Amino acid sequence: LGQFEWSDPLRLNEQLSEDERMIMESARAYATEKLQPRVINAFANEETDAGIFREMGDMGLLGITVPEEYGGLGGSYVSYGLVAREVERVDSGYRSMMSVQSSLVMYPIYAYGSEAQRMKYLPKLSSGEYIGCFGLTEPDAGSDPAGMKTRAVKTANGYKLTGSKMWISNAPIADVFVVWAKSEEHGGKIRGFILEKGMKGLSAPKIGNKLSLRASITGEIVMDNVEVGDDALLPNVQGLKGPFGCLNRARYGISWGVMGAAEFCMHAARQYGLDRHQFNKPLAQTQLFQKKLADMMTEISLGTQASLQVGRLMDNANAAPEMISIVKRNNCGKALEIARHSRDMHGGNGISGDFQVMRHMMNLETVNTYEGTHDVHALILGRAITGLQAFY
Ligand code: TGC
Ligand code: FAD
Repeated sequence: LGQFEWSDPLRLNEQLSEDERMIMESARAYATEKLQPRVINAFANEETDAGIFREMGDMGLLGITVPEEYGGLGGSYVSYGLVAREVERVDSGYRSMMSVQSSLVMYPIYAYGSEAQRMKYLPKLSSGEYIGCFGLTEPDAGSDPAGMKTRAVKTANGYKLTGSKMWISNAPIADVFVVWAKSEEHGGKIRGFILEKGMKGLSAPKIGNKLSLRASITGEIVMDNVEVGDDALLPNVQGLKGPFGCLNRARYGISWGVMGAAEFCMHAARQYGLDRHQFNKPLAQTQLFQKKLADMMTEISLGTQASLQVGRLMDNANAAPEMISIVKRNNCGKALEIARHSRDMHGGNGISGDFQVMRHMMNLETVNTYEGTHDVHALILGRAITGLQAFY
């Protein structure tokens, strides 16, 4: 019979290739050495360090699945997920910065862009010289992006965009904006456009007073008759499947990322329970504490195993969006529950920023909501199970 290791109960590490382990370990070293030392202050002061994009770019962590000729790593989706897990072990906000850049900005330019657009933007996004954002959500269109009001009107040699986007990660510091709008020229179909910082009529005010993801800046995108050339249109996709194609990748990455945050919270609760004594024994020697740790370990091992399976299917171009809904929904919900329990198991110390578990808990409230809420993914799955859609 084999040995049991509580921190890798189902031997995930053994299921990875040498390359995947190497990428994971270098991401872990970067996250531990460079991100961890600054996150407590960054979160407390609501400060985003834009230099992180350059650092991640230097480490090859941006656009992992984008081919090397465009500055990417040409890596697997499993590698991308493993990196998300390491970065989010430190903070969901840092993973958010990375996954927006990789899945929501580089991916659409690579998958739907012209060769000129690829060459113009991808190498600089991959190095972190450019920061990107993705504008789909609007003040009145969140779970239902088909209800967007942003319009693109054809002009003599381009388009004029008007509308506003809400809750957009990276927007206030972005150089490149991938924005989705209903295009009159295309019968009102949703089309993607690449906008650039400094364009007349384009602004991205910061949304302040967030109690979650405070190390990752969030803003609006306001477009007041922003004029762009024909070359700003992403030529190779139309309809909602454009943004959803990007969301599939980002949601998959999130399913790994949140497991990193959950692992941090579980490990912290375990150590706290071993160190702290009440009633003349370690807290970890009580049945309730052990049950909670057993539940955490079980959910993390099942969640990562499921993400690995979806990642392998993505690498074989054989994953269905519903599979991604299963892991995004399950892993976010479970990670949030684990973080809440860990906060509780730390007693009063659990509310201190120094112990970090409440920061993870607050972050995971956002992660459970963005990229399709927990309930919206239930409805996607409910539709797949019954053939009946219950959104409208
Ligand atoms: P529906 O009729 O289901 O579909 C419309 C068209 O889209 C296609 N489609 C997909 N294609 C690829 N992948 C998917 N996952 C797809 N889901 C749908 C579909 O085939 C259809 O194509 P066509 O050619 O037939 O027109 O659309 P619906 O309007 O009924 O949508 C329902 C619903 C709820 C599933 C959808 O709107 C939804 O998922 N809502 C959630 C919205 C969301 O996730 N927003 C995310 C915003 S971005 C973000 O949060 C970034 S945070 C990043 C960070 O900081 O890390
Ligand atoms: P709503 O859609 O109004 O939902 C409110 C509640 O109603 C939820 O509980 C939901 O589950 C429920 N609900 C909705 N519809 C139904 C239904 N049919 N049946 C039952 N219940 C329903 N968006 C971007 O485009 N780009 C970004 O970079 C980005 N970054 C973000 C960063 C942060 C910090 C946050 C908080 C959000 C970000 N978002 C981004 C937006 C995010 O995707 C949306 O907040 C999310 O899709 C939910 O939309 P909403 O907030 O409008 O909530």
